Amino acid sequence: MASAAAAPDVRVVGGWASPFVMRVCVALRLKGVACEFLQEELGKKSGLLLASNPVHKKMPVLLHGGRPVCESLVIVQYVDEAFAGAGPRILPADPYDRAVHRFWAEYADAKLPTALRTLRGMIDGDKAEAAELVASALGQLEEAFAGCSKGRRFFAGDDVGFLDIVLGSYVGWFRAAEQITGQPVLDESRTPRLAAWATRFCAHEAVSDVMPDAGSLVEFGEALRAALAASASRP
Ligand SMILES: N[C@@H](CCC(=O)N[C@@H](CS)C(=O)NCC(=O)O)C(=O)O
Repeated sequence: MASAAAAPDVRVVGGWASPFVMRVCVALRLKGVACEFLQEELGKKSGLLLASNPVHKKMPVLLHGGRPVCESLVIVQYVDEAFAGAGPRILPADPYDRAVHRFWAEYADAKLPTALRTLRGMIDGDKAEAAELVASALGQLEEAFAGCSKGRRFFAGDDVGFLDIVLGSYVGWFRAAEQITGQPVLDESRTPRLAAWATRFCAHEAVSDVMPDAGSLVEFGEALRAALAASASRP
């Protein structure tokens, strides 16, 4: 008798354009862990997403053996621990270095998403102020790169690690914002180290297949805006 296919142990609930979802995909790829990707429909939330992340109702959610893990920073750290025997470490081995990488990861998430959405015109706000906020945060992160990388290729050293994944997940959206505004975001003249690092990050074998190009992200943003407007106008 043919048996039903076993449910995959690792599933990711998300969307291809989300920087937060991309983090989970890159972490799993670094570890060599296969997963099933459950693509959410544009502008909607599946029952599985709502049931798995009832607190924030946001993607990504990692389902490991059916158990949900939420929030991308938590998920990437979970992947590093749960699959410790597979692939390279994602968080630094040294506790102080781990603290520094977590600090800058939280800094990036506190400063960048809202300002980037404003720059792209997804939310109302002063675009010049948003551009200045992003530039100032990237200036700080340029210095952080010098301190963390110690002259090597990535924040984590010779290979991609936690902070590379966290900041790197925004690179596609930096480029989309550049396309929309016609102004540089990851500016080679202001942040040369980060500009070169971003190119290396996008070319990494764990990243290149899941890093969306700027044009697709610009189109996605327009489609999302239309889908959200349509659902808001529905009675
Ligand atoms: N802090 C969260 C942010 C996740 C997030 O904002 N996800 C977006 C997609 S990019 C989402 O699900 N938005 C739906 C909503 O805000 O209702 C994380 O790091 O996982």
